[in-house]
Amino acid sequence: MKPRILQAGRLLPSLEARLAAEFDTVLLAEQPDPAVFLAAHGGEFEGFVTSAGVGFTAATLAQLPTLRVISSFGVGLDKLDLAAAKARGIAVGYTPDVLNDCVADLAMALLLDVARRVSEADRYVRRGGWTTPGAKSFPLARKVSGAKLGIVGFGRIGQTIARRAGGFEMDIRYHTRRPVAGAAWAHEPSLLELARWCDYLVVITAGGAGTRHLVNAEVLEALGPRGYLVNVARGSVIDEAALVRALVERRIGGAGLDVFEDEPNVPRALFELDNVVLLPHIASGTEETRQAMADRVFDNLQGFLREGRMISPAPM
Ligand code: NAP
Ligand code: 8YV
Repeated sequence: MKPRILQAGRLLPSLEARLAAEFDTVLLAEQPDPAVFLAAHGGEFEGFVTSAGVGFTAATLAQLPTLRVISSFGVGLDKLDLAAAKARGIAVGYTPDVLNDCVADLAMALLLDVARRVSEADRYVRRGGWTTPGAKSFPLARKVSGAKLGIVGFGRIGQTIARRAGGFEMDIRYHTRRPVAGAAWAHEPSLLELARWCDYLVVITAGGAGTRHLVNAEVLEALGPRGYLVNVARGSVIDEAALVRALVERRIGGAGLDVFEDEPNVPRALFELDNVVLLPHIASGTEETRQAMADRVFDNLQGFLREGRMISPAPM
């Protein structure tokens, strides 16, 4: 008999097809009443497939008493109650590393966009700004090559960003709680000092309670009116209300944001600002990377069910 697997929400069609071919899969999100479904059938599942965006809670696990393994699509662990899984002895897999390139690429895309006013210039051309007789010429931007880059969080993705930025001959320093052994870049123990020093501050820490509002009003003040912020980590890492105030009052130069505190809701005040680039949480969103993540989700699940081991178990 095929193992029964509960799928929290929709996944890539290719992954759904693979899961359905190998397992007896049920999509929770498609049940008319997921709570009623779990109460009646929760005890039938060995595996649960979720994502970094959906995660799981202790309450969900309590409704899945026969669960042995969880496989999550994404690297973020902030919505996964790992302590609850550990207490039950449930193995959890996730998808680190395979998305480093694309998330780092997008961080650079946001940095270049906001610094060189790329989206703003595109809007200017489309609304006829360039061809309007007597109109003011498009304003000058800021230089990226050779500028000072501060990276907040220097794990798999942070270090990948640093390698990309090296190609732009940027002067790079990073902030983490502990210096990274053997890193070729300078560790800055004070986030405030890093913000004061840099031209561009890129945030790529883990999310969750430990980093909540790490970038607060004081850090934004230190970044200053000629400093730019890029966030590809989690919206929770930045005090969003303070960020909106700083942007509206032009107390920082601009921001490139892929993530927000209350996704998919983006503060309306930001829509009015030209010095802000807003993306719908797409840093890993390429065909190649999403497929690699999907493959890892499948391989973690199958590896555990067949051989009791995963390629990438979550740190618990
Ligand atoms: P990682 O390798 O675990 O790196 C996390 C980094 O955060 C480490 O350098 C860690 O250093 C640092 N950190 C943790 N708590 C900190 C704190 N309080 N202060 C300063 N630094 C802290 O993770 P990763 O693979 O690079 O991924 C990072 C995060 O990116 C994920 O957790 C996820 O939330 C986000 N992400 C977003 C997208 C997107 O679509 N936008 C895609 C993928 C990932 P210390 O522990 O030494 O402090
Ligand atoms: C995911 C992400 O695509 O991996 C992560 O942590 O934020 C993105 O890569 C998304 O969260 C999937 O739910």
